[in-house]
Amino acid sequence: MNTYVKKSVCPYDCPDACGLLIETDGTNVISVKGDPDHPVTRGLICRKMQNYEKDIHSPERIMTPLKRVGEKGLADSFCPITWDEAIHEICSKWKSIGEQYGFNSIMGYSYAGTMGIIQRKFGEAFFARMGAATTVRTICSSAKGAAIKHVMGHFHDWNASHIPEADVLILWSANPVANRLHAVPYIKQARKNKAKVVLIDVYSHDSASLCDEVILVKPGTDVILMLAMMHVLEKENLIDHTFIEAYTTGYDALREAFRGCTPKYASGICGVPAETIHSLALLYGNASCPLILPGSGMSRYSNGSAAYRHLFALLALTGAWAKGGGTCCVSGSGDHVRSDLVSHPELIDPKARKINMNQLSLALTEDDRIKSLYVFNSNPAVMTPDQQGVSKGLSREDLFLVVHDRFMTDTALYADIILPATFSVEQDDICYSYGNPHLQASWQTIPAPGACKSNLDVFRLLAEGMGFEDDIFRKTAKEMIDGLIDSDEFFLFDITEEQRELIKKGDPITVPQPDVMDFGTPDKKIHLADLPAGYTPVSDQKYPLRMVNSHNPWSLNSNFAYREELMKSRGPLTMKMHPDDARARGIEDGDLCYAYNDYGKITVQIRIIDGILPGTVNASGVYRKAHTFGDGNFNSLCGPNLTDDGEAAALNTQSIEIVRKEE
Ligand SMILES: Nc1nc2c(c(=O)[nH]1)N[C@H]1C(S)=C(S)[C@@H](COP(=O)(O)OP(=O)(O)OC[C@H]3O[C@@H](n4cnc5c(=O)[nH]c(N)nc54)[C@H](O)[C@@H]3O)O[C@H]1N2
Ligand SMILES: Nc1nc2c(c(=O)[nH]1)N[C@H]1C(S)=C(S)[C@@H](COP(=O)(O)OP(=O)(O)OC[C@H]3O[C@@H](n4cnc5c(=O)[nH]c(N)nc54)[C@H](O)[C@@H]3O)O[C@H]1N2
Ligand SMILES: [Mo]
Repeated sequence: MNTYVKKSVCPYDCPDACGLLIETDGTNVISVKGDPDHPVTRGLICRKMQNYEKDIHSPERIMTPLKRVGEKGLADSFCPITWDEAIHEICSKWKSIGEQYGFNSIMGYSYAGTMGIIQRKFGEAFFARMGAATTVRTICSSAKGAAIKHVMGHFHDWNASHIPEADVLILWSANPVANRLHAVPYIKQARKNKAKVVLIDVYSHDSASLCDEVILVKPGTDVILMLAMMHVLEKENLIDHTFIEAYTTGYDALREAFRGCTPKYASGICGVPAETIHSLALLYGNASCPLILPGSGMSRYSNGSAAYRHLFALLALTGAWAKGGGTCCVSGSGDHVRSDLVSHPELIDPKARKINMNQLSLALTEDDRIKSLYVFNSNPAVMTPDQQGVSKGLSREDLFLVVHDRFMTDTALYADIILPATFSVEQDDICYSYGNPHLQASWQTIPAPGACKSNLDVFRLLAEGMGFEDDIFRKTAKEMIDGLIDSDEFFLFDITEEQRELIKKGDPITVPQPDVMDFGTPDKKIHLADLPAGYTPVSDQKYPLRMVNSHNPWSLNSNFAYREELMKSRGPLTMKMHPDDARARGIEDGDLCYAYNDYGKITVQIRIIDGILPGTVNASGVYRKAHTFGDGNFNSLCGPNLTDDGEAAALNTQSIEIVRKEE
């Protein structure tokens, strides 16, 4: 067999955006390896991507457009149709819905199935041009983003390669072993260099093995821990007043919030012993290069944006940025390119109805409900909060649902028309990273199988069907990417001609490390207290346990759910709890239990672990229905509620109760 190797990029929603080497015979992918020359990947790829070819050539892939001829929700309700028929059917239906109810009653729903700019973003332009409802795509980290904007303005921080410079590194609400594997070698290096590494999380996970100390905090209470640390810093004279004077505003208001917050007081709320708070503050305050790697976990609460505002304020109090510290891995190359040249927000009608993607259940079931939903790059039946409400909405007979995906997902089961999607190696794209400084084009390596089409190609067909004659709908992905690379507008840094050539060839390029002291607020200062400082408890306290969602090392959101070996390693739908909570409920390790609250009731298997505080329950992973016990995944227990700022999903706000399921 004659094979050759081509470069590609991992398209999934992970900050590492790995460089891949695809071995192919021209039709099939034979093997996938990490590119040893890629500055971030350095030859290492995760277990999921190691056998990517198994997904690409999965027998479960959808290969042709399908039309529903039977009941909603059943896999055998579909029959194959041609692309012409599918496009005609969709566009006629949309035109008639538009006429009858207005195009505002049509919604495009997408998130990060593929992260490539072209295949991810162009759909937004299509729906804006149509005059459809505007989807507010804030399911992930926008609470964190809003906090950063308030405190730091436009934001620069350190790359992972800077981690070995730190003498104190805090993994704060982060699990790099599971979610950003390529920071791990740098963390190990920092430890070899004698850095002290601390994990602050609500349970002890895979990354605990990288740490000298694990500090368990009660969910949604980090603000009080941070305020108590500030209190100690002031008491111990570890506040950098020169830095505060020169580079911040709002110190007095912040001080009001931390003045009375003693470690003893804070301990009663956050569950961290007062001595631990004290020693953590000393460790951090005395560091010569204190670095924090913050994940998004603690932002997914009704008080989650505030947690990040206080985190950045804490960093400012010791002048961390001026010491070569601060945060790392929060900003990436995505901040250095203009994706809006692909998504065309200027086409959005400012009067268009806005629908927050986290509140899809409401948009589908309330008065004035939307009449047609087009889902691509997403799988709302499993990943969107309020799973019961979303399912109810998707099962509506009068909802015209089109799903473009690679598999018969739980969402696709409800569709009227299903369109077969390509994999990343079957399409062209240009990819940034949301945690690392590299950019890379991902050129097609094998032909699309069957009748599969990329997102862009489907939107071009739909544009033709709708009669949109704008130039933007005429370009292929390759033409768009070439245009962006050659343009003067796309790159927000001084790209060299040599870099332009490299990126055209499919090689990665690195964005220069920006000046972390170049704060992005209008007055170039860190705003410590533009919004009121202080702790607000998580809003939902009705039930005695708090469920905290986390991402799973064996899957990526709902992706990779058709790979048997990965699903076997992930195991059944499991909640982890403290022995005291289990004992109080007569639960033993491995028991099947009901977890419930006002949103739903699901069956879960219980694992009892020591590395969690009483009252906290960990819920890891996004499961398809076939992998649950039949009555829903963790999103059945999540409501459509939003964070305090940034309109993100407040996934961890829900309280729950758990009872043993009697045989
Ligand atoms: N293998 C794998 N990798 C992934 C993903 C995946 O599904 N699987 N998903 C990708 C996506 S979409 C994202 S957004 C990123 C997410 O990357 P991260 O933001 O790093 O991951 P999360 O799992 O959301 O949260 C990180 C940690 O926050 C903790 N946490 C939750 N609440 C609190 C709290 O109140 N206080 C503190 N201190 N800690 C808390 C959780 O227990 C968890 O360990 O990962 C990406 N990478
Ligand atoms: N309970 C719970 N819920 C969560 C989370 C959690 O940790 N727990 N995490 C939340 C977070 S942080 C995020 S970011 C969201 C993620 O939400 P989404 O980004 O919607 O992620 P997925 O659900 O995995 O959906 C991706 C879908 O896109 C499809 N896809 C992949 N590539 C392509 C392509 O090129 N074209 C098309 N048309 N389709 C493609 C995949 O097959 C898959 O069905 O989920 C959120 N929901
Ligand atoms: Mo995410």
